Amino acid sequence: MRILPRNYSIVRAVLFAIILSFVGFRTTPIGAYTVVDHDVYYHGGSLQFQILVPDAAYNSQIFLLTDSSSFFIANSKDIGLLVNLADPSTVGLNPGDEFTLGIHVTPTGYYFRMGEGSSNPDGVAHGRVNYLPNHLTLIGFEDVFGGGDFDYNDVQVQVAGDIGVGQIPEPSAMLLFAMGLPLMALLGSRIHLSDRKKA
Ligand SMILES: [Ca+2]
Repeated sequence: MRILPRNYSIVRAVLFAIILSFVGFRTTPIGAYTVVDHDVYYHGGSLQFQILVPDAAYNSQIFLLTDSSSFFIANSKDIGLLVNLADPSTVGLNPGDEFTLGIHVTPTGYYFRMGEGSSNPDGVAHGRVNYLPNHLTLIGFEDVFGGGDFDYNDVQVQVAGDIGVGQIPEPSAMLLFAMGLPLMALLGSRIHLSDRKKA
């Protein structure tokens, strides 16, 4: 069966979209966007945390939670404080692991964590993740049981480093990406050839 040049364009566009989705899934997105109730993953490299101004009466302790430890980062009212974690594997965070910040709301004793609400005592998502350009992420929390007013600014932490909604891609995804580029080039050249034949 002969595929018309017009169909090559469609195939190429679909391939391009698939490849873009894999690339986008792998890295921190180019454009800013926000997620709530969604797991986040660490991709590797150093991490730097900065405490931003909270809008809350309560003070909370902020932790990086891993399989092996609860690494204390800072208090939510240590405004402006910078904490650098040059090698997160020293606290048990390895590439591909879920990236989880948790808060201990000191006055009430509650513990909440970012990610899916099911991991919190009230079943509510307490963390909001704002992806900004250049590997910057703003993470905000609600600090009251049940979620409060859901403006997610009771605790605010800016993270500089490679974290994202996608896990490190499976080898099959990378293979598809590697195969996609020459395929696109081939399709592109065939379209030009058939256009020239028509002319
Ligand atoms: Ca709030």
